[in-house]
Amino acid sequence: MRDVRGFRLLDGWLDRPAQQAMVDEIRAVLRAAPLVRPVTRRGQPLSVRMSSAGRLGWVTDRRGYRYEPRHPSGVAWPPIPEPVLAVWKGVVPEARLPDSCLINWYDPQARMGMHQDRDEADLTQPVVSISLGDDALFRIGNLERGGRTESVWLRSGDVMVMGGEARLTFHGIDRIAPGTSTLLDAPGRINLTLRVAGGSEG
Ligand code: MD3
Ligand code: FE
Repeated sequence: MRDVRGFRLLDGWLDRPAQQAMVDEIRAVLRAAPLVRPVTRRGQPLSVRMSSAGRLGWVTDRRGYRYEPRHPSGVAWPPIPEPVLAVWKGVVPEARLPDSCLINWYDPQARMGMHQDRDEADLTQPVVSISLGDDALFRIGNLERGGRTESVWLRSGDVMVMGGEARLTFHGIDRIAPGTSTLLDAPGRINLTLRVAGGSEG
């Protein structure tokens, strides 16, 4: 366990068989709710492709950022796979159960610019992220944009917990290191981000 600016990095939390089982579960989710390349409000495509599982999925399009109960195709998001929920229960047993699992798919050239996650109803609840596939260079900033940053490599099987003050820090993915993992059948990375997105009304 490493602590980087309030982020709890649980290195190698998932062993290889657990990672493989999780990828199979995610592929099943993606058959029902295929990856989409979202666009920003200005119509700029993100380099990351996304889908979700759970009661709510995070979407962005010309209407802006929000949580929605349905995939853009109109189908409900599939349930969060049990092994993914088990990670949450193992690392943040005191938290409410997550109602959203964002699936971020990084092709080798994909990245994610520095941003804050604040579209959730209860910002006191933690966020848990699971990395699968190629290594990614994760950058951690501050509670406001700018300032000194710190970077850490996220590897397949790593789990990260963002709670307390880390919950609102700026962060992003600078780059993927293609070919550093043999988990997926093509170079790239999957990140699963578990969140309590909705209010306590459930
Ligand atoms: C810190 N995803 O989906 S995971 C995101 O690897 C996102 O795909 C990155 O940032 C990825 O929003 C980073 C680590 C992460 C996820 C959520 C956070 C860090 C976070 C929420 C609040 C603070
Ligand atoms: Fe984020």
